[in-house]
Amino acid sequence: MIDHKDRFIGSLLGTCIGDILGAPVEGYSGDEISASFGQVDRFIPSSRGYGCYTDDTQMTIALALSIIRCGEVDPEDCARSYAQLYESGRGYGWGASLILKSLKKGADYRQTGRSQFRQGSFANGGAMRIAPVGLVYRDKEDNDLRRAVYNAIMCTHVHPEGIDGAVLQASAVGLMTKIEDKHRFDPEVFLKVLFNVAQTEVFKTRIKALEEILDLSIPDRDAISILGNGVKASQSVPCALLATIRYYKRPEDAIIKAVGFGGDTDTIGAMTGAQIGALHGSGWIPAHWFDNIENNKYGRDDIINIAGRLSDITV
Ligand code: F2R
Ligand code: MG
Ligand code: MG
Repeated sequence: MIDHKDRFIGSLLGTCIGDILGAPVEGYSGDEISASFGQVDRFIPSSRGYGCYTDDTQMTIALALSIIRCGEVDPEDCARSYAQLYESGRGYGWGASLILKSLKKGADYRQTGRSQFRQGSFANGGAMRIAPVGLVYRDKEDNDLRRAVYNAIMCTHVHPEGIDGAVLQASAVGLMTKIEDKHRFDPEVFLKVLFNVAQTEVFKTRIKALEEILDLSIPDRDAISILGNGVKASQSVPCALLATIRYYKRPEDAIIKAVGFGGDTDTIGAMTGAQIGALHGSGWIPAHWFDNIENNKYGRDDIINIAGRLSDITV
């Protein structure tokens, strides 16, 4: 049986590893990745350095720190935490970057979610960072989880699709923490629960598509052409779910496959890593990944420590 604390560690390290693996090929198609690298099964040096993570992990850490500080999700503190950790070189989305800079200067976190896009951002910046909420609120009713997710992302993401994507990712992570025997994870049941959690038509349609894809066993590249793999939450969250339902038995492979889908690779990798780590804990992580994760302030050892403190919280 996987220990409760180790699932938190696995989920946050899984986020970080998926992010690091995917970042150098973000924006490549699956075919371009195959042609250039075969499989991305090792860290590739990038302009940020070797083993360095991006906004996906930085915002996940900021959210986890805020929950530890407040004992729950507090929207104002979350916004402050994202702004405090923000570093421009971490590959942030254009809108998110402007919002975080404005928050740093004192903008009202209740207004910033609509400051760049009138309906809010439909991208995956809420979903990519939401694992800590899924872990801590795993036993809560759907409405309570949804409220916590909204509070955690409202300063940057208020579009219904951006929110639904984050709720589904948090639910997926939370559900994984409750699978006592990893060999008994049932992808069909998992998708059914998520279908009922989804509130937008686009996500309901994509989850139905995932159910059909699972039945038909069609190749990954055909599945990706149905789902899409871009920055929209409605594309990238279903892709992460696809990697999980197809490859959950082999955690290392699940993340490699997720990155190989192409498109928003760091984010699809990070979200798959968060789900897979919540199921398998951290024992599966190969040394050549673990040893090479950046390890200065808020690097690998701090992430493990933060995950441990997060696992002590009861909401
Ligand atoms: N930004 C990136 N990658 C760009 C390249 C980085 C470079 N290679 C590097 O390594 O430095 N990745 C990160 O951003 C995504 C998460 O984005 P987030 O936080 O949701 O940001 P934002 O700005 O809200 O949305 C991103 C873009 O989506 C489009 N968009 C969103 N909502 C829209 C709307 N309502 N109408 C029109 N367009 C909308 C815009 O183009 C935004 O710029 C992750 O991939 C993360 O890794
Ligand atoms: Mg990123
Ligand atoms: Mg990305």
